Amino acid sequence: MTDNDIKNSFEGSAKRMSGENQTIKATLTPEDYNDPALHKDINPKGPIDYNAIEKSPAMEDVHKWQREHIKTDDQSKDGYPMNVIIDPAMREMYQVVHNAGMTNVFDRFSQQQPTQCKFCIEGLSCQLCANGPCRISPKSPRGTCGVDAHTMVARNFMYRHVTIGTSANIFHCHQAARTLKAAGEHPESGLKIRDGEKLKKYAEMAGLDSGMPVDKLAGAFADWVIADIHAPFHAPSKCVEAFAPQMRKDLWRKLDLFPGGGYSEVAYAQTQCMTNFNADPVEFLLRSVRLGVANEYQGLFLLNIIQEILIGTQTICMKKQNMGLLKDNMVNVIANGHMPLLSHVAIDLASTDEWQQKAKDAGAAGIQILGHVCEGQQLMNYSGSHDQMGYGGQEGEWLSEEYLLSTGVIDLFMFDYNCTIPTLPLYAKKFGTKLLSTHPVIKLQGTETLDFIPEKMSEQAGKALDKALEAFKIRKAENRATYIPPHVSECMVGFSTESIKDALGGSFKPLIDQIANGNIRGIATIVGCTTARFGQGGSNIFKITKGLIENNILVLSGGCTSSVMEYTGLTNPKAADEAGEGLKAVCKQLGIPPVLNFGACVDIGKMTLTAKELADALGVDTNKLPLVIGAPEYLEQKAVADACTAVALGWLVHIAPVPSITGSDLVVKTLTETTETLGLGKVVVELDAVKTIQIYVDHIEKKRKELGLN
Ligand code: XCC
Repeated sequence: MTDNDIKNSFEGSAKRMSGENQTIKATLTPEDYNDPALHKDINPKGPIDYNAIEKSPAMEDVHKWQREHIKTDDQSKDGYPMNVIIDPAMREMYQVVHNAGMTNVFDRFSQQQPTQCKFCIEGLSCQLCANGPCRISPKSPRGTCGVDAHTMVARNFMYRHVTIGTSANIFHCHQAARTLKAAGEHPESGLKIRDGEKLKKYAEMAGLDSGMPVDKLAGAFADWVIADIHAPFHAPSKCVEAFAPQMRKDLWRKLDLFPGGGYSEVAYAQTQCMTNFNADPVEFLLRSVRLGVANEYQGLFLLNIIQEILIGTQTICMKKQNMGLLKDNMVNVIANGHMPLLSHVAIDLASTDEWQQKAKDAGAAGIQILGHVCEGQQLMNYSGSHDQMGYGGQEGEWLSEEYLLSTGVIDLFMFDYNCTIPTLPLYAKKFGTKLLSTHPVIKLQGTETLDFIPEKMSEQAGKALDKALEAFKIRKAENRATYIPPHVSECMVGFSTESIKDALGGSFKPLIDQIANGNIRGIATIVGCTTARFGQGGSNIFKITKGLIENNILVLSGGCTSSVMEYTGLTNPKAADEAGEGLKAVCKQLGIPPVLNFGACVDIGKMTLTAKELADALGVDTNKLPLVIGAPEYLEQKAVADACTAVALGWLVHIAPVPSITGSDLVVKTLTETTETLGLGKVVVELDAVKTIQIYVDHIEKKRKELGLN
């Protein structure tokens, strides 16, 4: 470069960054924002045409079509996104909102093309400091600070994905522990300790005196959990010590992967990400695995235990899913998010004659609360233990959120975190839904937020239901047009470590026998989200799962994947007919489907417990199990943190779409090969469903061989 070139490039950069030029922001219109107050055009009574859409056929035909569709992988006459949406209700409602010109997730994905940039896709862009943003290419192989591709990619991986995901799961566990404490100290809160035995069991493992009264023990256990989460990074975690498998703990100590307090671990990791701080890519990756351990034992695992203490352990039973459960003449409340504590108390309330009467006084036939996304999966999985009149069933996965509101019959949409779409205020205004955040950690524009006060949950739940009644009255007074897609799936739910053991007569031996004799070759957990990407929208999950069960691999699902399993019929015991001969025989004998619904993505904590107990029963380390983990349509940061948990526990974890690590061969090699040589698990990235199935099958067969099974 000549002096002049350098001068020109500096001046050009200064000009671009001065703010004098027209910014992109200046070209946006008020309608491009999600604050409903800016939208003069949203007319709540404006035309929505529910008739001009192609209706989906009856469920049996839908199932036939889904199976043909994934075989031919084509439905080109409709084009994107109708060729990727396989949920019959979503197929109908997509047309409604698209025809009305409303922003929605599939159309936004189209609009983002081809802007999505290759540098970001590969992890090769950095926006951390004021010298940037920097992008790495052969012409400029280092960022201005000097960072190379390996470090940039590894740092992005930990900073943008793993730290956020880990802290979200630990935060969730922290809120659950606060709630447990409130349940013990404030019986008037409406919270109950439904599984005192479980509390005693885990309090004992924590080294507490389980002989104290249950309400006191709840407070003591909660305090113990909260103290560990808040401990410094250099104080080895008591939760990990108490609950993780012994052989894993030894390995983690050896590799310096045994974490301290979770929040402090996240702060340590984020500190390492500061500009001109750590520049060792492998350190970022191993630190991510260490966060994965905290993510599990101070997050997923414990939040599940605590929620089960509060809500009760699951019962296996048949339940219903999808939009056909909504009722035009009822007050319909949707509980969305991942932490079904307030919504559980709200269901208790809605199940009383008093609240049903209030709904009738408002002109409705009654009030029902339905779950959506992972919160819905959890509520459904617990619901068999209660069978309450105020519970209405499970709605769907996150992709269907906007379409759900567009039915016009949702009176209240209450949400904790996460997976509440930022555009919902616009839908709420258009379709008359009352939105209510139930935790200040998530606020939407122009939307009301309740404080999270576990000591006052019953009062908070009552406030929420009052708002639902108000919204229902307005809906009826305005006599708005509505449409409910009639589709409903029947599914078997309520699987967990305990409920499976109970169903097997009290021990895992019958399951282990079936694995040993080869009827069941192994287990795959298919977890996580769904994506709007082409070829996905549930189809990748469906295709892979079908292939696995045909190969006699028992599938456990958790997350929005569970919704896909439900609307494709795979969690119905009838699906046993679609499994390979061995798995089919086992399912038929037990009357279960080949896909066992464990619930939400956060219920991965329950699956790891199941796996730990299987490993204990076999007397082997967790990495010896014929087990694979898959997130065929992963979406967000918790999924990446969960993948790190799986690597820590020694498992093969498949991820699609491609995570943003391909910009560094060192990062790819470390995560897909090196970690395994250390006794950890590894990541596999594969987009093709058929190849993915083969990878799973090969891995499971390899593990069987190592265990001496054929
Ligand atoms: Fe969200 Fe859980 Fe993912 Fe679904 S699976 S898209 S996080 S709702 Ni949790």
